[in-house]
Amino acid sequence: MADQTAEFVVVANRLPVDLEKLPDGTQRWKRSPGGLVTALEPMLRSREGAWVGWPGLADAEAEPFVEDGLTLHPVMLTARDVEDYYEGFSNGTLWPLYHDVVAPPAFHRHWWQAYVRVNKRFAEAVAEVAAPGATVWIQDYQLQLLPAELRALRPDLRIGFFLHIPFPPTELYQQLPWRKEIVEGLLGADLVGFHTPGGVRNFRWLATRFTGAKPGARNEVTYEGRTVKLGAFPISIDSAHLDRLSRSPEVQQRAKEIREDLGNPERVILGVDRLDYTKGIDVRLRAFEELLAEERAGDAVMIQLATPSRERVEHYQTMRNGIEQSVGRINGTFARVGHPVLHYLHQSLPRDELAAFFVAADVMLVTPLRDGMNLVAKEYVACRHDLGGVLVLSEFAGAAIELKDSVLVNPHDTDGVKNALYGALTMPAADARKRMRSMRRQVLSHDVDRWARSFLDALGLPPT
Ligand code: GDG
Repeated sequence: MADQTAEFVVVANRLPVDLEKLPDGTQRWKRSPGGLVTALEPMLRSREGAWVGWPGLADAEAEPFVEDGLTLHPVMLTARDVEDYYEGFSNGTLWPLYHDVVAPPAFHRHWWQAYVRVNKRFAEAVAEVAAPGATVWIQDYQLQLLPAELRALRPDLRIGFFLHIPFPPTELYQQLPWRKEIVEGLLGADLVGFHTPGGVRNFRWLATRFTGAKPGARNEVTYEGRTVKLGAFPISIDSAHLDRLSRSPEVQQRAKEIREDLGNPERVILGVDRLDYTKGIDVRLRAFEELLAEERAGDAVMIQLATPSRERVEHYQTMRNGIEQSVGRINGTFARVGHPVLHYLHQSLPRDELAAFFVAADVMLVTPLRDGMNLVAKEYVACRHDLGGVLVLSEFAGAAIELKDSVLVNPHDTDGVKNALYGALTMPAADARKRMRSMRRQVLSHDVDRWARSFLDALGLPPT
């Protein structure tokens, strides 16, 4: 049982550990490593910090506990909360709305009510855990009301908020029936962070249009007598770790094996995504299919790794069916016995296996219709110390701002993507090396520690 309060608290929809129910009815904790945890863990442990979040199991009960200096504080959700707050308002309303309505968002009042209810529950949990004057860093779109709810309970706290997905154009955002409430929720923070300057601009305009906020100095607004800072903080990856991992003899050997298993084709094309309709998996399958039909793909084989995601949300089921149909059609038309042209895995792979796929791929296709950042693009670059490989990247991913030496494409333009893929498959090695060298300079010098540090500096949290 955790009875101490913490000076530094991270709040996210999910805890970095999962609660699992065993067949005999007992429960156990299982670690669920993710990029954010890895980045924040050292900071949290050295400050004896706390992480507040949902442990992933509905209708369960669990007590806070301390593990190696870090307090894990569960917020519990009922099955109804999961349906309405998480699958409903977060992933059926906000996710499509914030990704340029690439799927139509649904607006339901009972989803909204659940979102308000759960955000209030999180506020109560954080208020309990945070020490007087503590710093609280709230993560992402599921918790946009939390800054204001928390400030109402605990005006002594220093509150930061970071949005991991895009903040949409103002015209689209205005569709939201609860647009004012959400902007007010975010304005409860001392610092609101986005991936890109575009997000900052959109939010600043909406804050002054829908609330009493007044534009202050550059990247600031004043609201209810306080200054709210706004900023762009492009997230990154643990670049040095991936670089090391990709150089290891095991990963290098595994990459060779993958190419052999594919029949040693001249070119390997790779896509790696959470199976999500924003990621443009259909876009790249269409481009590859047309290239095959035009006999311009040469001896290329494509692999699409799609991690299962949000399988209970309707749009995701429809999209998965569509993709699996395309995979069948493409192989049905172009494969030979024992030689598929497209390999599709709907599985989650271990990290080192993923690194081996990055090392094995000549062309990495990252074609989201809209993406806050896209870490996969940066991970591919971090794994290519050999300066091999070409990254084809959507202009609509936040990563496009930093990875200017990728082959940039408009994912809505099928001919454009197809020609970019052809260009990538046939790019002279010297050109590819030059581009990769420049992208690696960016990714290796701007890692996730630097991201976290720059956000916390702007929030005014001194280093330990
Ligand atoms: C959101 C925003 C923003 C994927 N398959 C496997 C696996 N992955 C890992 C990747 C990467 C992560 O999952 C996906 O991150 P992305 O950034 O690409 O996309 P989202 O999940 O949509 O993330 C996004 C991000 O938040 C951070 O702010 O960049 O824009 O949408 O790290 O490698 N990892 C393993 N096995 C897999 O099969 N181990």
